[in-house]
Order: sequence, then structure tokens, then C-alpha cells
Amino acid sequence: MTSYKKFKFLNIYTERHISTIQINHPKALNALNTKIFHEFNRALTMVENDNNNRVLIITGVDKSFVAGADISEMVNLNQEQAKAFGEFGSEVFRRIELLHIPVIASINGFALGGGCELALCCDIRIASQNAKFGLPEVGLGITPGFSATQRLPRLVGTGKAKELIYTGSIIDAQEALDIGLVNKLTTREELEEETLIMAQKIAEQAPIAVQCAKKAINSGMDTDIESGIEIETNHFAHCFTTKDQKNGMQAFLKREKTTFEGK
Ligand code: DAK
Repeated sequence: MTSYKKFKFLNIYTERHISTIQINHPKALNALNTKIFHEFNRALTMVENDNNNRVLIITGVDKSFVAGADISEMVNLNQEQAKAFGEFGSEVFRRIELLHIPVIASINGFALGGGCELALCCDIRIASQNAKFGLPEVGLGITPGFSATQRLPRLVGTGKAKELIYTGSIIDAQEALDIGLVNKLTTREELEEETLIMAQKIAEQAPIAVQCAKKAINSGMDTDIESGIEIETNHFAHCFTTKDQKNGMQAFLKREKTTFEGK
């Protein structure tokens, strides 16, 4: 396992094809401050530059995934500073959403405000039964600022998103599962292992095909169906330029198992 020591608020390690970024600011329940966003930016560059990476996991230490943006940093911002903070955070979150490989949020506790929004940027959310979700911003006198008003309705539907955002209600993990906000629930003890099992399953597939599928889904969700189908067709055709497609199909025909090289 490779582990990187260059970060104050993030633990980062890579094993085989799976990288993990663990937010490590337990005194503030992993609330996101500007320094953490800067570290995230650097960490994402590292993940992008390592060709071996096939899946990224994002999680938090202790009892919290992320309890939101750091309220103590935001309390005295003026309009201009709030805009800059929101833009910077949104830029980092968009990088996560568009990362070339799938990102799994492994949600070990509070996912509130900016923490819920971080989970929403990820491709897949696995949560432990003690996790709590919510967008309490209106109770602090602000709107969600890292795109929950855009991503939550796309995931759970407009009605439920409006209810959660207008009331600021905190919901438990079972309700989050029921409304489609998370993909899967586990016990707290099994969360890491269950996340790794899913990450491993993804990492065993043909990486270029997985990455093309991610691009097709993301682009398709932002366009009309005709354009989305065209986008998918182009990605599908691109897969036929890869060694993995030839090997994968030949192995199937010979009833053999193949290991994908990502080429
Ligand atoms: N920020 C800063 N510190 C936080 C924090 C947060 N979001 N959440 C918790 N902490 C700190 C607490 O202040 C406390 O610090 P000490 O007093 O020990 O120094 C420590 O973490 C432990 O918290 P508690 O003592 O409160 O722990 P409990 O178990 O009793 O309660 C809790 C846990 C998660 C229910 C509670 O801490 C809580 O309600 N936290 C705040 C949750 C919240 O409201 N999150 C949403 C934050 S607002 C924008 C960009 C982004 C955003 C908005 C606009 N633009 C600029 C456009 C995003 C906003 C948000 O995320």
C-alpha cells in the first residue's frame, strides 16, 4: 500500500487500483475549510496522474463523513468572499464529479450541508447505518452553496429535494436509502470492507469501458435523449479501439477469464 504524508487534513492511500481519500479533521467533524479544499485539489491531481487508479473512495475519520462547510470560517464572510468560497468549493466538487474514474462516497457518519453535497458529487454512495444526511443551510440563513439545489433533485426528484432543502431536516440512513440518496447500507463495522468489495468489483472490469460509461452517463444526464444516445454510440465505438475489448470478447468465446490491462 502506498500512503502519502504530504497532507494535513487528508489521509491518502492507494492499494492496487483503488485510491482512498479520507478527510481527517475530527475536531470539527471533518467540516470543510479552505485549506481542505486546497488539499483536495492537490490530491485529485495525484489521483488523475496515476494511471493505475481505477476507483477513488472518499470517506471521513471517526463519526463523521463531513459535517458541512466550516461554519466558523463562513460566519463573517461578505458577499464577495462568500461567492469566492462557493466558487472554489464548487470547482473542486465538479472535479470530483467529472473525475475520469468512478468515485465512491463511503459515508461513515454525518453527511450534512457541504458533506451531503460532497456525497452527491460521487458516482455511488455507500453508507453505514449510523449515517445522517441533510441540508440544514436554510437554518443558518443561507442556501446550499455547493450545488445541492442542482444535484439533489436530479438524484431523488424535485419534490423530495425541495422538502429536504426547505425544511433542513436531517434524515437517517434508512430513509436516505429509501429515497435513493444512497445505493447501499452496511453496519459501521462492515462499511470499509463493503466499500472495498464494490470498488474491487469495478476495478476488475475493463477500465476504459467503465470510464466511457461514466462519461456517457454524466454527459447524457445534461442533454436531450437524442444527443445522449449519440454520445453513448461514440463511446461504445471507441471501446473497439482497445486491447481490452478484443481480449474480453475472445476470452468470453473461449470460456476463459481475462484480466484487463486498461489498454
Ligand atoms: N463547521 C464548523 N465546525 C463544526 C461543524 C461545521 N459545519 N460541524 C461541527 N463542528 C464542530 C463543532 O463546533 C464542535 O466543535 P467544538 O465546539 O468541539 O470546538 C465539534 O465540531 C463537534 O460538534 P458537536 O459538539 O456539535 O457534536 P454533536 O455530536 O453534538 O453534533 C452535529 C453533531 C453534526 C449534529 C452538529 O455538530 C451540527 O449540527 N453541526 C453543524 C451541521 C451543519 O449545519 N452543517 C451545514 C453547514 S453549512 C456556500 C458554500 C457552501 C455552503 C454554503 C454556501 N457558498 C459560499 C455559496 C455550505 C454550507 C454548509 O455546509
